[in-house]
Amino acid sequence: MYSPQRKDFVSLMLGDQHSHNYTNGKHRRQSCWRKWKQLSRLQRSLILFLLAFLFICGILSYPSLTEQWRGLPDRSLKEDWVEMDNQGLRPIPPGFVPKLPPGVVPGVQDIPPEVMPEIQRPSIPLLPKPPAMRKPPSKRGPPALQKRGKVSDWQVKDGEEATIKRDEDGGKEAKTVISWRGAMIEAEQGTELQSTAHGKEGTVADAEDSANLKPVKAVDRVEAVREAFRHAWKGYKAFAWGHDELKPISKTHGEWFGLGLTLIDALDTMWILGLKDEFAEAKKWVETELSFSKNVDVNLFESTIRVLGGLLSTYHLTGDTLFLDKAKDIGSRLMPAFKTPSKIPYSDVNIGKGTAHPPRWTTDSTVAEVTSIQLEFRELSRLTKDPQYQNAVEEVTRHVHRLEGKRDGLVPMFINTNSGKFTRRGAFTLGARADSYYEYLLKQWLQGGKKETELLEDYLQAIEGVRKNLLRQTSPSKLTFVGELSNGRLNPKMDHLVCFLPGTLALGAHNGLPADHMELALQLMETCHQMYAQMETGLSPEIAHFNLQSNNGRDIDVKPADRHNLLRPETVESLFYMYRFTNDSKYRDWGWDILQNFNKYTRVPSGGYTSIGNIRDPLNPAPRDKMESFFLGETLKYLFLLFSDDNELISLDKYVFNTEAHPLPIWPSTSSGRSPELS
Ligand code: DMJ
Repeated sequence: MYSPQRKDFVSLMLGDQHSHNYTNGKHRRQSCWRKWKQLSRLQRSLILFLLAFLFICGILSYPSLTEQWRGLPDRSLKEDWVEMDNQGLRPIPPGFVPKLPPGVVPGVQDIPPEVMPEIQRPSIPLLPKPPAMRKPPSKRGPPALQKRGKVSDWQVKDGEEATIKRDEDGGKEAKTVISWRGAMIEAEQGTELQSTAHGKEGTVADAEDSANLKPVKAVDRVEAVREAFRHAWKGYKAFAWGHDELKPISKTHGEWFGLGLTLIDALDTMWILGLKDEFAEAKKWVETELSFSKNVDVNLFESTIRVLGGLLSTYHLTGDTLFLDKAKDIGSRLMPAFKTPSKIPYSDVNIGKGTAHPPRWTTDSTVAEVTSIQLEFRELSRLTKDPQYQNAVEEVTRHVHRLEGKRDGLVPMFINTNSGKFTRRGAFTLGARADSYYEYLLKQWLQGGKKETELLEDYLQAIEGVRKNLLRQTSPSKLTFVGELSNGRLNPKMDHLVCFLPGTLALGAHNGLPADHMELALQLMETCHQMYAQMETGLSPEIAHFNLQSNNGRDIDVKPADRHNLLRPETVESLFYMYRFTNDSKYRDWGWDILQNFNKYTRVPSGGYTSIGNIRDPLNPAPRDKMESFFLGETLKYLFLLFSDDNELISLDKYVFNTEAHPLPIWPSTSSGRSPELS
């Protein structure tokens, strides 16, 4: 028992239960004071501290409470906010395609109305950012948009709303200022602003009115892709001509290998899209400016799939030997990479000096890189009748086929160039560093006329390995995804890169592989679509994490470090295959949503598109100031082919696309499986 003097606890009596007879205030004050004096010093201090704390809390919360009472009179809005804050992304059932609410029009920035009629609107994110919670700063300048400047000068700040200034009588725009989720950008001369998702009152209504009055035009989606290409090309031509990549915001260029990567990657796209003038000027550059005779280190894989692949496919499409000559030149300069103890090629080659080496920090090469150069080198041998290219890459294929260390046909991420063995690090994944190994097993088998049975065996075994080790379904919506296996544990994450898989599976099924490959393709296609549809910008993150817990509410989560979008092609690539093989128009609609959201969040008015840093923030998608060459080489090409009604335009029974979307011909039938010209 405690003695009466010794109290280690605070006893605070707020009233005397037994005395209800306080008749005068003085008596009550005296009684309170007496009780206060009876408390120990510690007790008094604690009570005073508590009261002071409550007082401070009250002062601090007062302004925000009143702000909310004033700013959010609509109770349901407030509830939405709380719900959103608590839950993040809401679960969405498979097949759900978000629709724009009434009154919201797309924020497409300078797109001619004939390719973007009013009726067509991008899907909206599930979690629109409520504007009331993030007040825009009172003043926002357009730091360096009209002149060269660092990206950091430009970086968009939160919460800016689109503004359209009107002239006195409220008629035409006196001056159009486009807010690109925060940055104020002077609109180009002659471009037309339709409105934005965050347009001010009146602007939205005007746009709605005109949408109601004008007859609705059928959308020419094919033309919309051409327009997007021209816009991207305009930026490249103005600020990065002949260089590897456009930096559209700082209006300059980035150099990787110094080989005009974007231009070469885009050659066959221009041909397929029918952009003759653009093609002609690019061809002139190849003819007069492109030289591989330079002291520069290039990555074997990247320069093979983009440059060699791009030149070979352009040669096939045009018949112009200029491109074949250039392909021979770069192909032969890449060959030193294969001079390694194991014949597994080094990652880097100096195309001027003829030397090759691994990356500085390792003697490993990436498995996907050494096994995804075969389509191109085999084709180069066929065209040149020189077997050295085909021999070198097929040596790698045979070696990897025999190699121990696979798991049910799944390969590790790294292979050592000295020992020729897999390195036991990394995960089993269909994503980065392994992805195109699987793609090229099937595509080489198709390229060679379905005769190289070891390739087919490896492919079939790998798909079974995926089913057995990597395939899971999310909760609650049962989205199928391909996870990663790391140290025997499944990590429920999937790179956007994995979204090539539905298309590849469908291509296999189209060529007589098991029907359940097509079923899996359909399921994975849905998941890749949801990776876009469930994001606030309608654009996919680089990596998605999936929920396996039955008690948690949402299927897809995105870690802060994975919120970027690099304008990658894999999902639209698969949509193209799925549409060709099923004729289901929903795949076109999904692709159309993606194109519109690229236009909405990544298009730079002065020309070009940019990768972005945050697909979860439509107000500030955080542009990164880089247009990857594969946006023109792959993304826009696949979108165009998805929307084109001409199934014979790059028929999938006559061509295989390399992993950079450059179509190479399926070889005419022979008995050997070797290219006919070499057998
Ligand atoms: C492209 O260079 C190729 O598609 C490659 O296989 C993977 N990465 C990019 C596009 O995302």
